[in-house]
Amino acid sequence: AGSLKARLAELIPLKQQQLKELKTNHGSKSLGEVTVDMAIGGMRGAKVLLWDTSLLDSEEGIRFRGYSIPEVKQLLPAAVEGGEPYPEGMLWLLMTGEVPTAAQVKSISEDLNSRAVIPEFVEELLDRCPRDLHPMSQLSLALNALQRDSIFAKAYKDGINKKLYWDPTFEDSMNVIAKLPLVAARIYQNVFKGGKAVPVDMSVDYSQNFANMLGFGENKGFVELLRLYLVLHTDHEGGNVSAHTTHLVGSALSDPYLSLAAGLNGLAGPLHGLANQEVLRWILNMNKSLNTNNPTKEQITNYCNETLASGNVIPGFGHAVLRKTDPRYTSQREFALKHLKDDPLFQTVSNMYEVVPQILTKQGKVKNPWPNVDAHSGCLLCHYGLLEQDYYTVMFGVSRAFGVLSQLVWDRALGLPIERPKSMTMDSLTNMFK
Ligand code: CMX
Repeated sequence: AGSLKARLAELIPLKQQQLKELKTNHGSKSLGEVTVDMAIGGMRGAKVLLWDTSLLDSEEGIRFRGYSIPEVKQLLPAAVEGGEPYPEGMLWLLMTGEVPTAAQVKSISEDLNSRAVIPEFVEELLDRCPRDLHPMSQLSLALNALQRDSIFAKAYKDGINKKLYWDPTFEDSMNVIAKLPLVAARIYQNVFKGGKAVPVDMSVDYSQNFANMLGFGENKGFVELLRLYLVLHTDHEGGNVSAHTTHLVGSALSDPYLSLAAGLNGLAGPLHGLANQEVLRWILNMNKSLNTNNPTKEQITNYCNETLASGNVIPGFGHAVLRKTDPRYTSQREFALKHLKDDPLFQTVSNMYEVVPQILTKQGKVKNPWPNVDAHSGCLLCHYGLLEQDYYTVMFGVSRAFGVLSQLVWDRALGLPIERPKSMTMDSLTNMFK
C-alpha cells in the first residue's frame, strides 16, 4: 500500500474510462488534414499519436503532466534545500500525473536500489566490448541482453490475460530504470577509466548512486547537476524519435527492454540525442582551430558561417516543434549562472546564444533558430570533469527511459493497439491528384 504500483492500479480504471468516453464522444472527429507535404516531410504537425506523460507547446516548451519545468523544480522534493529535484519524484509524476511526497520519493529510491543488479553475463559482454564501440551501441547491446530476464516476455509466453499486461510491463520498466546506471557506469568505467565497479549503496538516492558508480560521488555539485540532468531529459512528448520508436516497437508487444533499446538506437542519431556530444565537439574544434578557450563573438560567427558553408548543421540549435528557446536550455543556463558563471566553456555557450540565432535566421530556411537542450548540457558536465563527449548521450538515454517507459506502462494499461499507419508510393500520390 502507498506504493507507486498500488497508486497506478487505482488510477488505471479511471484512465480506461476516460479513453472509452473519448472514443465514444469524439472518436470520429477530425484532428486536421494530412497533406502530401506531411507524408514527405517526416509527418511534421500530424496529430496522430496518443501520449499522456508530457505535452510540448511550440512557444512555451515542455510540460510534464501539465507542469512546466519551473513548476516541477518548485513542486518536486529535492535533496538539497533550494536544489534540484530527485528524478525519482519525476518518475512518480510521469507515471501517475501526481506530485509525490518526500516519503513516496524515498520509496522509489529504495525500490530502484533493490532492483539494481545485472547478471554476470551482461557484465562480461560489456567488459569484452572493444573500447571504440560507441557507448550508445554498448548501452543498446546490454539492454537487449538484459531482455533475457523480461517478466513481460515470460508472462506473454505463459499466456497472460491482456487485461494484466500493464503489471509485468511496470515490473520490467522499473527493473530497466534501476539497472541502467549499472550498465551506463560500467560502460563509462570500461571505455574511459580503469574499469572500476562500485557497488550500489542501498541508503542513497538514484543520482548519488549513479554518480558514485561513475566515480564522481564525492563531487556534490556534480550530483546536483546529475539530478537536474536526469529530470530534464526524461520526456518530450511522443513524436520525437526516441519516444515514438519506443512506443512503436512496444505496440508489437515487444517488452520494455526491446522497446527501449530500439528507442535508444534512435536517440543515438546526431540529429537527436547525439547532438549533445556534437555540440561539445563542435566547440572544442572551434577552440582548437582558433587556439583559444574563449573565442570572441566575431570568431564564433565566422566559425558558424564556415560550418554552414560546408553543408553541416550547427548542433544544439533548431527544433522540429519548438519555436522559442528550449526551457530545458534555460533551466541548465540558470544552473550555470548559479554554480559556474565564470567557466570559459559556459561563456562560449552563452556567446553562441547571442550570435547563432541571428546567423541561422539570416540563412532564411531554419524554422527555429533558438538553442535546444543539447546546446547546454555538455559544458555543465565538462565543468565537473566529465569530459568524455562520446558518453553524453548515454546519460540522456538513462533519463529518457523514465518518460518513455512510464508511457509504455500506460500504453499497455490502456490496451493501445499495434501501430500501423498507411504508406503511399510516389506514383500513387501523383496519380491521386492528376
Ligand atoms: N544548423 C543548420 N541548419 C539547420 C539547423 C541548424 N542547427 N536547424 C535546421 N536547419 C536546416 C535544416 O537542415 C533544413 O535544411 P534543408 O531544407 O536544406 O534540409 C532547414 O533548416 C529547415 O529545417 P527545420 O524545418 O527548421 O528543422 P527540422 O524540423 O527539419 O529539423 C532538427 C529539426 C533539430 C533536426 C534541426 O534543427 C537540426 O538538425 N539541428 C541541429 C541538430 C540538433 O541540435 N539536434 C538536437 C535536437 C534536440 C534533440 O532531439 O535532442
